[in-house]
Amino acid sequence: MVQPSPFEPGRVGLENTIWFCEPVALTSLAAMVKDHDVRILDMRLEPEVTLNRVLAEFEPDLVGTTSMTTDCYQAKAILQTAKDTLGAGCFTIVGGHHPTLMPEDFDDPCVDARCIGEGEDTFRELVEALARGATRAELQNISGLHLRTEAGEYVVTPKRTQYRSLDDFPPPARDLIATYRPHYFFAIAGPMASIVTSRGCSFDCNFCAIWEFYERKTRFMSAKIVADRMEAVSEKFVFLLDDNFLTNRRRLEELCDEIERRGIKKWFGTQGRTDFIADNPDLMKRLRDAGLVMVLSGYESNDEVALEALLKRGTVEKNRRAAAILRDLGIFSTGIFMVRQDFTESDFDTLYAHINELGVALPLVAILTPLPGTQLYRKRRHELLTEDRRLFDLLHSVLPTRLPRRRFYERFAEANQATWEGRKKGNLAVLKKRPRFFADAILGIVFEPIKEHLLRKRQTAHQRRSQVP
Ligand code: B12
Ligand code: SF4
Repeated sequence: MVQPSPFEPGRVGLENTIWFCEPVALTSLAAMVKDHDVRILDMRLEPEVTLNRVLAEFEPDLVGTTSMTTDCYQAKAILQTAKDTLGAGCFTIVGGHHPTLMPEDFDDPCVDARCIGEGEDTFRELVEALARGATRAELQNISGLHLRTEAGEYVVTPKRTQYRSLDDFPPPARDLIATYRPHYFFAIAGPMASIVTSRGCSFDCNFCAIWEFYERKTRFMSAKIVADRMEAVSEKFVFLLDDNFLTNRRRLEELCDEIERRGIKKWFGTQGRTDFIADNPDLMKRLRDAGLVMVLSGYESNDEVALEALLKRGTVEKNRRAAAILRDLGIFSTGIFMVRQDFTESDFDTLYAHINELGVALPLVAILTPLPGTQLYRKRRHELLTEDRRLFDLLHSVLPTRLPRRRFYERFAEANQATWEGRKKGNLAVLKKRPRFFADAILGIVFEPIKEHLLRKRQTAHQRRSQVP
């Protein structure tokens, strides 16, 4: 199983600046086929040559990869390398958001199968069938797949329903990424474990395909299992990756109960909506006491009309209240704000002034992007300037801009500097209220590399000793 690397020389993205997390799709899938010999390669942490080397040494019968829109070409390159190295007999499969929402981008002789939607059961059935020596025709009995035929077309198998309780899935096979784990981080916090505790979202913002991917259903892991998973990771920092963790008040209260009762001492961050924060200050305080230290939220805009146009169903007033509540509680607010293509000079000024006024600790200014699979994409596809998937990273404008393009990017590039005042306000508030978090983060930055170095030394010595006849 291979996690593609989006890194090209000079490329800046979330992974090499702010947020770099475990390949949870791959560890979740690997956990479903424990009886088989599985390896995970995180190519974001490996030199390019590792892929060829490991493929040649390990000779897997199947190579799988995952893909967001931006990883599309790299994912295909991985499967092409697998075919080149191991021949046509090696079964190749891709899954994830992009192949599910835009499968035609993976019409390619190097792609034997595309997994559509949730992958656990589809992958397990596929691996078991291949291990039994099933023919290509027999594989068509497995739901949730597009299977390439000799003629180069894809047969669509019956839809895979997303019904299983998240409590029933086994814990992700994090043992397969043991050597990578010291490297995952968020901002200054690391090493950081990643846990997904719900799937789906009950909102329907038009720039987001989460609700479409999960078919308008949201499933939650029970608070007890979430606490079990948090307890089981050795990392002090945990990112609960849910797209909308702050919902379902009862589950959050139960989670606080579990954390308190078991005495779990972890710092955790997550993603959640500002309206929930604004409407539930008491619960936010409880979560803070349970270890919540960061919430990433889509503030999106300083303008009610724009929020409405995005079908965000939030308000600027709630954004303001949420930012203030988080600051008062000493919780980092990471806020996504959108720059739109119709922005004038004064729109940039107003947005940056608004971010400063909010005092969000880590504002992430992004460019409105119609991601494949979204309502926005369907509406504005005809206006796209490019179909190059690498540019759908929210840092490029794939739609025409009102300002001259160069000027638009100049103003966009000012975002960091122009929002310094707000960041200072947001960070100082947390620094004052949660000094222990900073102390733990600094300890992680200073001591983890030393710990890892010693561990590697010990492992090498052990390997050497065990090689002595
Ligand atoms: C963590 C995360 C990241 C991480 C890295 C993700 C990673 N893979 O390592 C970081 C922070 C770096 C990141 C960056 C970005 N992200 Co992001 N991210 C996420 C997030 C929150 C969780 C991903 C995750 O682990 N999910 C849990 C696993 C279990 O779910 P899964 O990946 O869907 O996998 C399941 C199935 O898809 C399937 N499957 C997946 N892969 C495979 C492979 C095989 C072989 C099989 C059989 C099945 C299969 O089976 C899995 C188990 O059911 C998702 C939201 C989400 N709900 O997934 C957004 C999400 C993937 N990101 C998204 C986006 C837009 C981005 C950015 C472009 C923009 C941004 N957010 O700033 C950047 C792009 C970076 C770049 N390279 O340029 C979008 C992608 C939409 C799309 N069309 O691709 C998502 C869906 C969020 C959203 N609201 O729309 N992201
Ligand atoms: S942007 Fe957030 S709130 Fe809106 S649908 Fe996506 S996950 Fe839900």
